[in-house]
Amino acid sequence: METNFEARFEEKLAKNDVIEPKDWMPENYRKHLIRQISQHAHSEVVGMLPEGNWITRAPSLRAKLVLLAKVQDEGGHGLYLYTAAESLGISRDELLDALHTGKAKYSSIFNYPTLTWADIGAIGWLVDGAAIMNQVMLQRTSYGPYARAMVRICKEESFHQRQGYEVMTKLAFGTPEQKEMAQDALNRWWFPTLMMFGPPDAESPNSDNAIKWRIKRESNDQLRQRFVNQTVSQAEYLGLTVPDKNLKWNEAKQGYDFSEPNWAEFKAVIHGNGPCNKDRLEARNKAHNEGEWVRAAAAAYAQKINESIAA
Ligand code: BYC
Repeated sequence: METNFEARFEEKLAKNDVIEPKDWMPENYRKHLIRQISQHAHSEVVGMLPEGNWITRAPSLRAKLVLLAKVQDEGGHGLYLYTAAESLGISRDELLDALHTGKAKYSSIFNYPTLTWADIGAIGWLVDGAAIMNQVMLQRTSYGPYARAMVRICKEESFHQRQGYEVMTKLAFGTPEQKEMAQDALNRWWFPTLMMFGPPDAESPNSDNAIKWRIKRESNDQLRQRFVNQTVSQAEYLGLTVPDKNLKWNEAKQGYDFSEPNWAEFKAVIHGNGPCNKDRLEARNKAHNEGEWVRAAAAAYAQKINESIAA
């Protein structure tokens, strides 16, 4: 019996059809999706912290409004993604518990501190730029609820990327001190951003299944290369220097050669030992605990509405 279901599942993938929550799916496919989608959701929510750190210190009312909108968008992305993960049969409580107890991963990038306003520019430009590079392909991922969530997320991420590049432009074309601040942010965020794409293909245990099941359509290294190719000219326009002595255009491959990030640092960060891992988890746990009364009030309100509909 299962063989028939499996054949149908394979047939759908081969035809580029979308798998929906009620469709039969192999258990490993379901688990793989829960892992990736929930890590993605956690990244959005934890990603609010380093940026939220600058809301009260934004240099103008306009900059504050734009940053507020961006951070709020990230919260929305977390919600769409948690909902997509829940459609695979796991509860929101289980997902959040894994985050709060440190069992679940979230993007390595959010374990680095935002030291200056230029870091907000660098996050929008580089981090959101890398996120879009990875997420465009996810709009065509094989699982319907994830693919649909990604359509809206990608639109909003484009706005975020422009917000960051605008901040960098203002600083890079501003006073010498501002330009120095922009360069310092680029120096600190460049390699951690390259790590966002995940380990090299040869050391990526999940990639084979992800590509086979059309969850990912391009590999970690392919996306990292495309990001470098696209971003170098943006840095040049700003008059900033990418902090990599080995960065060099390679005519034969029609792309840049560049240095590998420090993969030992990456491993330390994803295993809980980055500069801000402890702070991030503490802040998430605090926010969750302090929000208990909001969840209780919302649940009581929903119950009242349901009772009045039933009456
Ligand atoms: N950070 O086999 P691999 C954003 C883990 S945030 C932490 O290559 P996979 C934004 C990986 O999970 C962007 N962990 O894995 C928000 C695996 O561990 P497990 C978030 C990482 O899944 C706010 C192990 O290393 N985007 O947009 O095939 C403000 C081996 O890796 C990382 C997404 O989540 C990392 N960087 O590929 C601004 C996109 N890299 O689970 C912006 C969706 C790898 O086996 N996710 N690991 O214990 C993906 O596309 C893929 O999951 C990844 C990794 C490319 C990230």
